[in-house]
Amino acid sequence: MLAISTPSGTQTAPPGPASTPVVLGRPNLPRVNDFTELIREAFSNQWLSNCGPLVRRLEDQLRELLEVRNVIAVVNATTAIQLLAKACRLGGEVVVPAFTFPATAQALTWIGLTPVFADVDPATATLTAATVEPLLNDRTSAIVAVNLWGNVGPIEELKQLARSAGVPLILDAAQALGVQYQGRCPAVLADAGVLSLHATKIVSACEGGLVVTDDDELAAQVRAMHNFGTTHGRVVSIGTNAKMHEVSAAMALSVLPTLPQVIADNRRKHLLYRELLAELAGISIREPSAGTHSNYHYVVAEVEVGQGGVSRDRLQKRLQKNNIHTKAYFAPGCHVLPPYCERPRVHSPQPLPGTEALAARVLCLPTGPGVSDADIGRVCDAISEIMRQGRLP
Ligand code: T4K
Repeated sequence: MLAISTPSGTQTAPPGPASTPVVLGRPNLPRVNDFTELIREAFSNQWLSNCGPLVRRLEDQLRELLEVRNVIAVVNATTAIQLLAKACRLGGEVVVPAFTFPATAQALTWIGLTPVFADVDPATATLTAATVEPLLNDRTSAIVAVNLWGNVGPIEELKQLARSAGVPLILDAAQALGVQYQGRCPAVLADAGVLSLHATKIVSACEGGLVVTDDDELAAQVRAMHNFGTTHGRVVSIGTNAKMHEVSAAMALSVLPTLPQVIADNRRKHLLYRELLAELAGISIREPSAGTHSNYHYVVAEVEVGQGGVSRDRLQKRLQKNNIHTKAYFAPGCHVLPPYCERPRVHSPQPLPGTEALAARVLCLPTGPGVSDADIGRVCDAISEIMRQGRLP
């Protein structure tokens, strides 16, 4: 068994039995009392939805935390993308990365837009001006860049490109709450951004999403659209119902204060993985993109088949047999998913080597408050054993 000495040198408890699953994506749960206290408040308010006091408090706290003029809490980040697309009056094509969670592209397709997939730089897993530029044409109505794993790519270069093309740059920062780049959350670095408060995210509302923007006019449109197109009780546009409810807001409000501590703990766990796997050929842990203060919400391993003798897929299957649940986030690239794969000339007119390379070798490992240091020791022991066996003749 690998020695489990944490970077801080503290001794950890022995790992649980192999029958106990180690799971990626466990929610960051608040203390039950903190949550129920807020639920009690909702009961006493007798107010459950329609932009209630808890939702407003959540928006206020996030506006301060993110240092942005407008935060609109909605049902999920997928809908947040759609609201922004509608408010920006997008039509025709939108350039998006091929390497992302399918929601980025599906949100757009669902409302009649055509995602066109650009490649990502394997170093950051994000778009670059060089991958986006060849795809811009007179049908392009926006660029939606993704802060994958909380990474930030060449944001200034993308902003300039969007400006010169006369289209908005929207950031799908679903995974980036708690990340800082040049002192700010990546979601607020372009015309508008979205964040996710899904159960698996660093701050959860069970289901939830945020639209963030410094553009007051755009924010007013999104705010109206998320509530049947209503402003001050009057219908001013076509809208939908995308309002967050008070129970979701209570969950997010009770988790939010834990954010700094969870990020620090995630970072420590990231370092522990690096330390425990440092000597092992064929696998490495990716670092966050340069200049980014990451939330370390994802521990991303890269499996090099040539060196370890074990492919990513084989490693994942073998870990699963050891009751260790991982995810090959975000393989495969969206361009090979239906319906996009059926019209490659429309959706993926350019080669996507960065996407293909990442999709073949990344594997996200369990981390977060639901995963102990001892669990990480167990995961690394299992990886070492599987890689060792893979090298046997
Ligand atoms: N854009 C990007 C870049 C995104 O990453 C996402 C979402 C979106 C847009 C859309 O945001 P939302 O509309 O969802 O707000 C999960 C999440 O469902 C999804 O929100 C997230 N990205 C994505 C990265 O992860 P799956 O398909 O991997 O979920 P699932 O059910 O396989 O669960 C993942 C792991 O978490 C499993 O090991 C089980 C564990 N889990 C899950 C839940 C829900 C728990 O232990 N407890 C739980 O309550 O998509």
